[in-house]
Amino acid sequence: MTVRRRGAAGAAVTAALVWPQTHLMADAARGFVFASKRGGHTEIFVQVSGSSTRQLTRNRASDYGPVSSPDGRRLAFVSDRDGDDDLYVVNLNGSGLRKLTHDSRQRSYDNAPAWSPDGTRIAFASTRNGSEAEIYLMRADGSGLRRLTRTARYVLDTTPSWSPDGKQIVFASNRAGFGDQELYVMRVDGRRVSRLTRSPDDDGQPGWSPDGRRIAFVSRRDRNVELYVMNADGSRPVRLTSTLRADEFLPRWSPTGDRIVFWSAKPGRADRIWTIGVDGTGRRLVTTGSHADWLR
Ligand SMILES: [Ca+2]
Ligand SMILES: [Ca+2]
Ligand SMILES: [Ca+2]
Ligand SMILES: [Ca+2]
Repeated sequence: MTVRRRGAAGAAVTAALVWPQTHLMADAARGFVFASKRGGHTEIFVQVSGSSTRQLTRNRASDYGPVSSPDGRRLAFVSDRDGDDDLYVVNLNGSGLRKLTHDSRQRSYDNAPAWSPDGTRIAFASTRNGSEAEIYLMRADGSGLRRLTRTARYVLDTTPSWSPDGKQIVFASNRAGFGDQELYVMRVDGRRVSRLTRSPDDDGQPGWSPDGRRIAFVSRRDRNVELYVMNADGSRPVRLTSTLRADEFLPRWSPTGDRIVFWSAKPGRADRIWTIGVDGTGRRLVTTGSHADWLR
């Protein structure tokens, strides 16, 4: 990966804003799914509400970025077990592993999978056509691949998230200027791209709310990575966190739309999964499987 950006928090954290591939991920359906290095290698874990944590992968490769399907029965995730980053799906019980992308000869990175709301398709970012990254779409079985964005070389389009009606995709891109990522929305056919943010420094990792009205995202516009929520048309951005010493990543909505799950990185500390109210109050550390309100 050639992503190198400035930033007080360091290059690794900066890359995490663009490519969500560091050690801890969260998703809100059926408890939490996340990746962790707790065993030495990066593996996928599932913590279903009311039960203990289960490890889904076990190998020397990096398995990370898990996202549960809308029905909560499957996970899409990223693994470099065949030499370059590819997308896989697996049932929540660990059975039925299937590789979805087959471009290893090109040594390209496939990343940031996002399920369509009906669970039939997956949008993702890939470097397969020689660009930094573009957004692609495929069926959930890996067939029917379509390229959605075509930008100039060195432009990076990544981290897609679907509108709940399945008609639009919000994503992050530095197409307006290198070193300043913004959020854009497009139709699912790749047309009608419009820009949602105009801020100094990077905005990224958008997550569309279940009611379709808002988008959560992370931004360094206030000099430090924080969580924000704005209206789906880009208006009225509101900052939810004020943590000068920590960076917040990958906000995802609870099914009921009143809370946001995310993970936080602080130098010298283990990365942690948190939840926070949409108004920025009631921040809670997620430590056990007692979060029945996340179940679908
Ligand atoms: Ca592994
Ligand atoms: Ca690949
Ligand atoms: Ca920006
Ligand atoms: Ca922060």
